[in-house]
Amino acid sequence: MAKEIKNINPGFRKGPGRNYTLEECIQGVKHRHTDVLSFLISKAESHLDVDQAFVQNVISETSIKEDCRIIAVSGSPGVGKSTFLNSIGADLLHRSHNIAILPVDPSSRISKGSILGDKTRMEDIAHKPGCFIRPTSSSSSLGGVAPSTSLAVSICQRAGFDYIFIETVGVGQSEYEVRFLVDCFILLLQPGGGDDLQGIKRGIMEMADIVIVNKSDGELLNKARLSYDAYNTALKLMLPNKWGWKTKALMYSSVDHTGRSKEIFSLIDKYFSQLINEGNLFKVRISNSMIQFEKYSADILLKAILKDRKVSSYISDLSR
Ligand SMILES: Nc1nc2c(ncn2[C@@H]2O[C@H](COP(=O)(O)OP(=O)(O)OP(=O)(O)O)[C@@H](O)[C@H]2O)c(=O)[nH]1
Ligand SMILES: [Mg+2]
Repeated sequence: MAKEIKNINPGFRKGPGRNYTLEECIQGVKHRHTDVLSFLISKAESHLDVDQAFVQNVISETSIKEDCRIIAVSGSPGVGKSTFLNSIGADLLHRSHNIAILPVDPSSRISKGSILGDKTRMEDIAHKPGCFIRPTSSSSSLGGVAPSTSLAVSICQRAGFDYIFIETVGVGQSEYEVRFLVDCFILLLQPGGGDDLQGIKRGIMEMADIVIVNKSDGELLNKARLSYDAYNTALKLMLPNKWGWKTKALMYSSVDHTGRSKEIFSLIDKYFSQLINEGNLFKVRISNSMIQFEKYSADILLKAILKDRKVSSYISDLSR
Protein backbone atom coordinates (compact mmCIF):
# COMPACT_ATOMS: atom_id res chain seq x y z
CA MET A 1 0.00 0.00 0.00
CA ALA A 2 1.28 3.46 -0.83
CA LYS A 3 2.74 5.21 2.19
CA GLU A 4 0.86 8.30 3.28
CA ILE A 5 2.94 11.40 2.72
CA LYS A 6 2.45 13.91 5.46
CA ASN A 7 3.43 17.57 5.33
CA ILE A 8 5.02 17.21 1.93
CA ASN A 9 4.40 20.85 1.32
CA PRO A 10 3.40 22.63 4.49
CA GLY A 11 3.94 26.06 2.95
CA PHE A 12 1.70 25.47 -0.03
CA ARG A 13 -1.54 27.39 -0.07
CA LYS A 14 -4.18 27.08 -2.73
CA GLY A 15 -4.63 30.10 -4.93
CA PRO A 16 -7.15 32.66 -3.75
CA GLY A 17 -10.68 31.61 -4.46
CA ARG A 18 -12.13 35.06 -4.57
CA ASN A 19 -12.08 38.04 -6.83
CA TYR A 20 -10.86 41.44 -5.76
CA THR A 21 -12.03 44.76 -7.09
CA LEU A 22 -9.59 47.26 -8.55
CA GLU A 23 -9.71 49.35 -5.38
CA GLU A 24 -9.18 46.27 -3.17
CA CYS A 25 -6.18 45.35 -5.31
CA ILE A 26 -4.68 48.82 -5.10
CA GLN A 27 -5.06 48.80 -1.31
CA GLY A 28 -3.93 45.17 -1.12
CA VAL A 29 -0.72 45.96 -3.00
CA LYS A 30 -0.04 49.00 -0.84
CA HIS A 31 -0.49 46.87 2.30
CA ARG A 32 1.40 43.88 0.93
CA HIS A 33 -1.63 41.61 1.20
CA THR A 34 -0.25 38.32 -0.12
CA ASP A 35 -3.57 36.91 -1.33
CA VAL A 36 -4.08 40.03 -3.43
CA LEU A 37 -0.52 39.75 -4.77
CA SER A 38 -1.14 36.12 -5.78
CA PHE A 39 -4.45 37.09 -7.34
CA LEU A 40 -2.76 39.80 -9.39
CA ILE A 41 0.05 37.51 -10.51
CA SER A 42 -2.58 35.00 -11.68
CA LYS A 43 -4.18 37.81 -13.67
CA ALA A 44 -0.75 38.69 -15.06
CA GLU A 45 -0.39 35.09 -16.23
CA SER A 46 -3.75 35.19 -17.98
CA HIS A 47 -3.93 35.57 -21.76
CA LEU A 48 -7.11 37.63 -21.57
CA ASP A 49 -6.73 41.28 -22.52
CA VAL A 50 -9.18 42.26 -19.78
CA ASP A 51 -6.94 40.65 -17.11
CA GLN A 52 -3.81 42.30 -18.53
CA ALA A 53 -5.60 45.65 -18.52
CA PHE A 54 -6.67 45.10 -14.90
CA VAL A 55 -3.07 44.49 -13.82
CA GLN A 56 -1.90 47.54 -15.77
CA ASN A 57 -4.53 49.64 -13.97
CA VAL A 58 -3.26 48.50 -10.58
CA ILE A 59 0.31 49.18 -11.67
CA SER A 60 -0.50 52.68 -12.82
CA GLU A 61 -2.31 53.46 -9.54
CA THR A 62 0.55 52.38 -7.28
CA SER A 63 4.14 53.53 -6.99
CA ILE A 64 7.30 51.49 -6.76
CA LYS A 65 9.67 51.27 -3.84
CA GLU A 66 12.84 52.64 -5.39
CA ASP A 67 15.30 51.09 -2.99
CA CYS A 68 14.19 47.49 -3.42
CA ARG A 69 16.81 45.09 -4.72
CA ILE A 70 15.85 42.81 -7.58
CA ILE A 71 18.12 39.79 -7.76
CA ALA A 72 18.19 36.69 -9.98
CA VAL A 73 19.47 33.41 -8.59
CA SER A 74 20.28 31.11 -11.47
CA GLY A 75 22.10 27.82 -11.91
CA SER A 76 21.71 24.32 -13.28
CA PRO A 77 18.95 22.02 -11.98
CA GLY A 78 19.67 20.82 -8.46
CA VAL A 79 22.60 23.17 -7.80
CA GLY A 80 20.76 24.38 -4.69
CA LYS A 81 19.00 27.60 -5.72
CA SER A 82 15.92 27.10 -3.54
CA THR A 83 17.98 25.95 -0.56
CA PHE A 84 20.24 28.97 -1.02
CA LEU A 85 17.22 31.30 -1.02
CA ASN A 86 15.90 29.55 2.07
CA SER A 87 19.24 30.14 3.75
CA ILE A 88 19.81 33.79 2.88
CA GLY A 89 16.05 34.51 3.04
CA ALA A 90 16.00 33.39 6.68
CA ASP A 91 18.79 35.87 7.45
CA LEU A 92 17.01 38.70 5.66
CA LEU A 93 13.76 38.02 7.53
CA HIS A 94 15.73 37.91 10.77
CA ARG A 95 16.97 41.41 9.93
CA SER A 96 13.33 42.51 9.48
CA HIS A 97 13.47 42.73 5.70
CA ASN A 98 10.50 41.78 3.53
CA ILE A 99 11.26 39.37 0.73
CA ALA A 100 9.46 38.10 -2.35
CA ILE A 101 10.67 34.97 -4.13
CA LEU A 102 9.45 34.23 -7.64
CA PRO A 103 10.66 30.83 -8.83
CA VAL A 104 10.26 30.61 -12.62
CA ASP A 105 9.35 27.10 -13.59
CA PRO A 106 9.75 26.14 -17.23
CA SER A 107 7.78 22.93 -16.72
CA SER A 108 5.07 23.89 -14.29
CA ARG A 109 2.29 23.77 -16.88
CA ILE A 110 3.01 20.08 -17.30
CA SER A 111 3.98 18.84 -13.88
CA LYS A 112 3.30 21.55 -11.32
CA GLY A 113 6.24 19.72 -9.77
CA SER A 114 8.57 22.44 -8.72
CA ILE A 115 5.79 24.38 -7.02
CA LEU A 116 6.00 21.62 -4.44
CA GLY A 117 9.78 21.33 -4.70
CA ASP A 118 10.53 25.02 -4.30
CA LYS A 119 8.29 25.49 -1.33
CA THR A 120 9.51 22.44 0.52
CA ARG A 121 13.11 23.54 -0.01
CA MET A 122 12.16 26.90 1.47
CA GLU A 123 10.22 25.60 4.43
CA ASP A 124 12.17 27.64 6.99
CA ILE A 125 10.85 30.83 5.46
CA ALA A 126 7.68 29.90 3.56
CA HIS A 127 5.34 30.57 6.51
CA LYS A 128 7.17 33.52 7.99
CA PRO A 129 5.60 36.96 7.96
CA GLY A 130 7.43 39.18 5.50
CA CYS A 131 8.02 36.32 3.06
CA PHE A 132 6.03 35.88 -0.13
CA ILE A 133 6.77 32.95 -2.45
CA ARG A 134 4.90 32.71 -5.73
CA PRO A 135 6.10 30.36 -8.49
CA THR A 136 5.41 31.59 -12.01
CA SER A 137 5.33 29.51 -15.13
CA SER A 138 7.46 30.36 -18.13
CA SER A 139 5.66 27.92 -20.39
CA SER A 140 3.45 30.55 -21.96
CA SER A 141 6.42 32.54 -23.17
CA LEU A 142 8.13 32.17 -26.51
CA GLY A 143 11.44 32.52 -24.71
CA GLY A 144 12.50 31.37 -21.26
CA VAL A 145 10.93 33.97 -18.96
CA ALA A 146 7.27 34.82 -19.31
CA PRO A 147 6.07 38.44 -19.58
CA SER A 148 4.09 37.63 -16.43
CA THR A 149 7.35 37.32 -14.50
CA SER A 150 8.16 40.90 -15.38
CA LEU A 151 4.67 41.95 -14.24
CA ALA A 152 5.08 39.90 -11.05
CA VAL A 153 8.31 41.83 -10.33
CA SER A 154 6.49 45.09 -10.96
CA ILE A 155 3.69 44.14 -8.57
CA CYS A 156 6.17 43.10 -5.86
CA GLN A 157 8.10 46.35 -6.32
CA ARG A 158 4.88 48.23 -5.66
CA ALA A 159 4.14 46.09 -2.63
CA GLY A 160 7.30 47.47 -1.07
CA PHE A 161 9.42 44.35 -0.71
CA ASP A 162 13.02 45.10 0.20
CA TYR A 163 14.28 42.15 -1.83
CA ILE A 164 12.74 40.44 -4.84
CA PHE A 165 14.43 37.22 -5.91
CA ILE A 166 13.78 35.40 -9.16
CA GLU A 167 14.88 31.77 -9.19
CA THR A 168 15.56 30.47 -12.70
CA VAL A 169 16.93 27.20 -13.89
CA GLY A 170 20.06 28.03 -15.82
CA VAL A 171 19.34 26.08 -18.94
CA GLY A 172 19.58 27.96 -22.19
CA GLN A 173 17.39 30.94 -22.82
CA SER A 174 16.02 31.68 -19.37
CA GLU A 175 19.09 33.16 -17.75
CA TYR A 176 19.70 35.54 -20.67
CA GLU A 177 16.18 36.83 -20.32
CA VAL A 178 16.15 37.08 -16.56
CA ARG A 179 19.35 39.14 -16.69
CA PHE A 180 17.25 41.98 -18.09
CA LEU A 181 14.63 41.79 -15.36
CA VAL A 182 16.97 42.25 -12.42
CA ASP A 183 19.55 44.59 -10.93
CA CYS A 184 21.93 41.83 -9.87
CA PHE A 185 22.53 38.34 -11.25
CA ILE A 186 23.81 35.61 -8.92
CA LEU A 187 25.04 32.41 -10.57
CA LEU A 188 25.24 29.29 -8.42
CA LEU A 189 27.72 26.61 -9.44
CA GLN A 190 28.33 23.09 -8.27
CA PRO A 191 31.77 22.15 -6.90
CA GLY A 192 33.54 20.36 -9.71
CA GLY A 193 37.20 20.05 -8.80
CA GLY A 194 38.65 22.94 -10.78
CA ASP A 195 38.59 21.39 -14.23
CA ASP A 196 34.91 22.25 -14.61
CA LEU A 197 35.48 25.69 -16.06
CA GLN A 198 35.35 24.48 -19.66
CA GLY A 199 31.83 23.20 -19.07
CA ILE A 200 30.55 26.67 -18.23
CA LYS A 201 29.62 28.85 -21.12
CA ARG A 202 31.75 31.97 -21.04
CA GLY A 203 28.69 34.12 -21.74
CA ILE A 204 27.03 32.95 -18.55
CA MET A 205 30.08 33.83 -16.44
CA GLU A 206 30.12 37.26 -18.06
CA MET A 207 26.47 37.81 -17.24
CA ALA A 208 26.91 37.02 -13.57
CA ASP A 209 27.62 39.78 -11.06
CA ILE A 210 28.30 37.31 -8.28
CA VAL A 211 29.37 33.68 -8.74
CA ILE A 212 28.77 31.34 -5.83
CA VAL A 213 30.27 27.89 -5.49
CA ASN A 214 27.44 26.32 -3.52
CA LYS A 215 27.58 23.09 -1.50
CA SER A 216 31.01 24.06 -0.15
CA ASP A 217 30.68 21.64 2.73
CA GLY A 218 31.40 18.07 3.81
CA GLU A 219 32.91 15.82 1.18
CA LEU A 220 32.48 18.50 -1.49
CA LEU A 221 34.57 21.08 0.35
CA ASN A 222 37.89 20.26 -1.31
CA LYS A 223 36.33 20.15 -4.76
CA ALA A 224 34.64 23.44 -3.98
CA ARG A 225 37.99 25.07 -3.10
CA LEU A 226 39.50 23.91 -6.38
CA SER A 227 36.49 25.22 -8.32
CA TYR A 228 36.59 28.50 -6.46
CA ASP A 229 40.29 28.97 -7.31
CA ALA A 230 39.63 28.14 -10.98
CA TYR A 231 36.69 30.55 -11.23
CA ASN A 232 38.62 33.27 -9.45
CA THR A 233 41.53 32.93 -11.85
CA ALA A 234 39.14 33.09 -14.81
CA LEU A 235 37.25 36.07 -13.38
CA LYS A 236 40.48 38.03 -12.86
CA LEU A 237 41.00 37.92 -16.62
CA MET A 238 37.55 39.30 -17.33
CA LEU A 239 36.92 43.00 -17.83
CA PRO A 240 34.48 44.93 -15.63
CA ASN A 241 30.93 45.13 -17.02
CA LYS A 242 29.63 48.35 -18.56
CA TRP A 243 28.66 49.68 -15.11
CA GLY A 244 32.21 49.19 -13.84
CA TRP A 245 31.54 46.08 -11.69
CA LYS A 246 33.97 43.20 -11.72
CA THR A 247 32.34 39.81 -11.11
CA LYS A 248 33.31 38.26 -7.78
CA ALA A 249 33.24 34.65 -6.65
CA LEU A 250 32.43 33.25 -3.21
CA MET A 251 32.15 29.83 -1.63
CA TYR A 252 28.95 29.04 0.25
CA SER A 253 27.06 26.25 1.87
CA SER A 254 23.31 26.57 2.11
CA VAL A 255 23.11 23.79 4.67
CA ASP A 256 26.08 24.75 6.85
CA HIS A 257 26.01 28.51 6.59
CA THR A 258 26.91 29.56 10.11
CA GLY A 259 28.28 33.06 9.75
CA ARG A 260 28.87 32.66 6.03
CA SER A 261 25.92 34.66 4.76
CA LYS A 262 27.67 37.82 6.06
CA GLU A 263 30.08 37.56 3.16
CA ILE A 264 27.21 37.23 0.68
CA PHE A 265 25.40 40.24 2.09
CA SER A 266 28.49 42.40 2.23
CA LEU A 267 29.15 41.59 -1.43
CA ILE A 268 25.52 42.32 -2.39
CA ASP A 269 25.72 45.60 -0.40
CA LYS A 270 28.96 46.51 -2.15
CA TYR A 271 27.42 45.77 -5.55
CA PHE A 272 24.36 47.94 -4.92
CA SER A 273 26.39 50.74 -3.25
CA GLN A 274 28.61 50.94 -6.30
CA LEU A 275 25.61 51.06 -8.66
CA ILE A 276 23.83 53.69 -6.56
CA ASN A 277 26.89 55.84 -5.80
CA GLU A 278 27.76 56.08 -9.45
CA GLY A 279 24.14 56.82 -10.38
CA ASN A 280 23.85 53.62 -12.39
CA LEU A 281 20.98 51.74 -10.73
CA PHE A 282 18.45 53.92 -12.52
CA LYS A 283 20.32 53.43 -15.79
CA VAL A 284 20.35 49.64 -15.33
CA ARG A 285 16.57 49.66 -14.83
CA ILE A 286 15.94 51.92 -17.82
CA SER A 287 18.17 49.76 -19.99
CA ASN A 288 16.35 46.61 -18.74
CA SER A 289 12.96 48.19 -19.49
CA MET A 290 14.01 49.00 -23.03
CA ILE A 291 15.22 45.43 -23.64
CA GLN A 292 11.98 44.01 -22.22
CA PHE A 293 9.92 46.41 -24.30
CA GLU A 294 11.68 45.22 -27.46
CA LYS A 295 11.32 41.56 -26.53
CA TYR A 296 7.66 41.68 -25.58
CA SER A 297 6.71 43.84 -28.56
CA ALA A 298 8.34 41.21 -30.76
CA ASP A 299 6.46 38.45 -28.84
CA ILE A 300 3.13 40.22 -29.24
CA LEU A 301 3.74 40.86 -32.92
CA LEU A 302 4.74 37.25 -33.58
CA LYS A 303 1.71 35.91 -31.70
CA ALA A 304 -0.57 38.21 -33.71
CA ILE A 305 1.00 37.01 -36.96
CA LEU A 306 0.65 33.37 -35.95
CA LYS A 307 -3.02 33.92 -35.08
CA ASP A 308 -3.74 35.11 -38.62
CA ARG A 309 -5.79 32.44 -40.42
CA LYS A 310 -3.84 32.65 -43.69
CA VAL A 311 -0.50 32.36 -41.89
CA SER A 312 -1.61 29.42 -39.76
CA SER A 313 -3.02 27.52 -42.75
CA TYR A 314 0.21 28.22 -44.65
CA ILE A 315 2.22 26.85 -41.70
CA SER A 316 0.05 23.72 -41.44
CA ASP A 317 0.45 23.18 -45.21
CA LEU A 318 4.20 23.42 -44.81
CA SER A 319 4.32 20.95 -41.95
CA ARG A 320 2.30 18.31 -43.84
N1 LIG B 1 25.55 19.48 0.83
C1 LIG B 1 24.77 20.44 0.35
N2 LIG B 1 23.61 20.12 -0.27
C2 LIG B 1 22.85 21.12 -0.73
C3 LIG B 1 23.20 22.49 -0.58
N3 LIG B 1 22.25 23.24 -1.16
C4 LIG B 1 21.33 22.39 -1.65
N4 LIG B 1 21.68 21.13 -1.40
C5 LIG B 1 20.94 19.91 -1.79
O1 LIG B 1 20.85 19.87 -3.21
C6 LIG B 1 19.60 19.36 -3.62
C7 LIG B 1 18.92 20.31 -4.57
O2 LIG B 1 18.60 21.49 -3.86
P1 LIG B 1 17.56 22.56 -4.43
O3 LIG B 1 17.65 23.74 -3.53
O4 LIG B 1 16.23 21.96 -4.63
O5 LIG B 1 18.19 22.89 -5.83
P2 LIG B 1 17.58 23.81 -7.00
O6 LIG B 1 18.74 24.37 -7.74
O7 LIG B 1 16.61 24.78 -6.45
O8 LIG B 1 16.82 22.73 -7.86
P3 LIG B 1 15.78 23.00 -9.06
O9 LIG B 1 14.84 24.09 -8.63
O10 LIG B 1 15.09 21.68 -9.24
O11 LIG B 1 16.61 23.37 -10.26
C8 LIG B 1 18.81 19.09 -2.34
O12 LIG B 1 18.94 17.73 -2.00
C9 LIG B 1 19.49 19.95 -1.31
O13 LIG B 1 19.39 19.46 0.01
C10 LIG B 1 24.43 22.79 0.11
O14 LIG B 1 24.84 23.95 0.28
N5 LIG B 1 25.15 21.73 0.54
MG1 LIG C 1 14.54 25.15 -6.91
